[in-house]
Amino acid sequence: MSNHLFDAIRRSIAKNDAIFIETAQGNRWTYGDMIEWSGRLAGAIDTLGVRPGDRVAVQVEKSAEALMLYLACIRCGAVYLPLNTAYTRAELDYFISDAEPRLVVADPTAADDIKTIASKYGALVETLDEGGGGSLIELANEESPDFVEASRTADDLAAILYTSGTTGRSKGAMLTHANLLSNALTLRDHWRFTPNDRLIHALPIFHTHGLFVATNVILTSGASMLLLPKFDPAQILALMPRATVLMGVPTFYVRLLQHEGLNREAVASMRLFISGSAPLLADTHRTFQERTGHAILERYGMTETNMNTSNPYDGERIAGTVGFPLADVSVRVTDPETGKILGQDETGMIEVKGPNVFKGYWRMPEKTKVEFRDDGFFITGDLGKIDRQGYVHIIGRGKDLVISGGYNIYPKEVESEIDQLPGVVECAVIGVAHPDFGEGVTAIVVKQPGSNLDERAVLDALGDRLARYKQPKQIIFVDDLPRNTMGKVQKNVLRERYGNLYTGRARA
Ligand code: MLC
Ligand code: AMP
Repeated sequence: MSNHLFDAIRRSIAKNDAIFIETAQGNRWTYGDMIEWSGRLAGAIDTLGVRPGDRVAVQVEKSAEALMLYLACIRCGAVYLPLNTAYTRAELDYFISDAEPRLVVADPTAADDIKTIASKYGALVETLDEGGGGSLIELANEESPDFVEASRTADDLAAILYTSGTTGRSKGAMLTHANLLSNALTLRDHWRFTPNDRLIHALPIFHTHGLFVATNVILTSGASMLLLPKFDPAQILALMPRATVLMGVPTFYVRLLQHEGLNREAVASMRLFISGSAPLLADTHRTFQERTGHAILERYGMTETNMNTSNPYDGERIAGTVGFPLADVSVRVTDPETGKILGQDETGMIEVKGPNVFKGYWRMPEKTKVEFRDDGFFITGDLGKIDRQGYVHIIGRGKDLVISGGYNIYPKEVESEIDQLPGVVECAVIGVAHPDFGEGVTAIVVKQPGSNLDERAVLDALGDRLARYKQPKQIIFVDDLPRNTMGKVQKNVLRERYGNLYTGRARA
């Protein structure tokens, strides 16, 4: 029996008593504990009737046990489906109906609501709380730690991660054992991880960055991590003397820079700061280097592809670029209309190909087909160029997408919700430069004559429909939206008009 991903993780363990996780409370999990607890949990999941290929949906707070659950799914052949804890019940209903999981693992505080949803689609519900308790842990306690792993090949599914859809409906990106393992090994080597590393892990564990980039790289290095429930700059500064690497979204670095305590002495034991998921401003890069002596290493990826490019470990980390294609990844830039491959410094669509690229969208073969070229390249939707030295630059987005604090929000999804509200004629949702989140979701709304709808009423109505981070930071009422001659709303005009809403800077 072989299990493609977990066999490699097991092979990477330097010593069974080496620390894998240390929590904020000081609890320690060795690699031996990881093998034992992921085995017990795999046994519990198997006893519940989950078979290889079945989906296990998980919406729980961040904890070491939640990571054991991810590994348990890998070991028993289930397809792990993590869900953002910010998702509302309405959003969850869609994910559960679409993925048809056999089992949903929920926080006990949400379990009753989730049971109501899960029962509609024939899914079982068990609980896991942030302290590492819950019904699933009770079941795992009764299981033997010696779980016999399910056989899984490179091409079998390991996980489905939902990404917001351009048409408003989220799409489940199907990731195989090989997608995850190849990228983890490539990043481990590129970023020079060894068993001596200790990562500060302050990212959520329901998206690619915190779950795969951070966790799988640590696992395949036999290294350890300081697992924090959320991002807290003061806590991170206090832990830096015991750590070697930090991974974060740009907002982490913006907020760290606001701390007086960030200086060369504070980072003396750190060897690497990595940023991704959203553009890092050149100004943040420069200021961080001035304060700490460290050039933040920026990389570029997405849910569908894992990581594609990275600035070099040795060599120049150039601010405003996302570096070179990773060792086993091909990157090219094409004309968005014709697909013709473009030359150096020409801006177009970024396309990628490699063992990191996903298998397709869950139950959406047509959608999958249109996002791949015939020669297997995936069309990312990001616009960019490759310069003479080979550095990839992301210039903009070919997709209507807002990235706020590293989370993706598709305007269409927010617009559909606002458009349905009584008193609304139409609206346009845009991303506007925001000093903390990078971009702030902003809604421009046209209301019906005589309607007394105000910002509060719109936000209240969205409260149980959309996750908090998707909700507009500001709502602006206007008489009409600017349109081009084809009648299409000119979002570029709106972006320019409201460009200084959060920064207070005069328009360029
Ligand atoms: C929280 N809020 C946000 C937000 N995060 N609003 C917009 N965008 C965000 N990202 C809202 C909350 O709902 C709350 O609203 C208020 O802001 C403060 O909440 P908080 O809980 O104090 O926020 P905080 O914990 O400080 O979170 C900010 C953050 C967090 C940036 C630390 O969002 C975060 O950890 N982001 C990382 C996202 C990530 O992992 N992305 C990777 C995706 S994978 P109110 O109104 O209730 O006060 C990917 C691929 C790749 O993209 O390449 O990696
Ligand atoms: P997600 O779908 O949440 O995985 O987000 C992926 C998207 O985030 C990519 O398609 C890019 O638009 C964006 N992204 C990720 N990393 C970077 C980066 N370093 N710079 C700019 N954009 C990035």
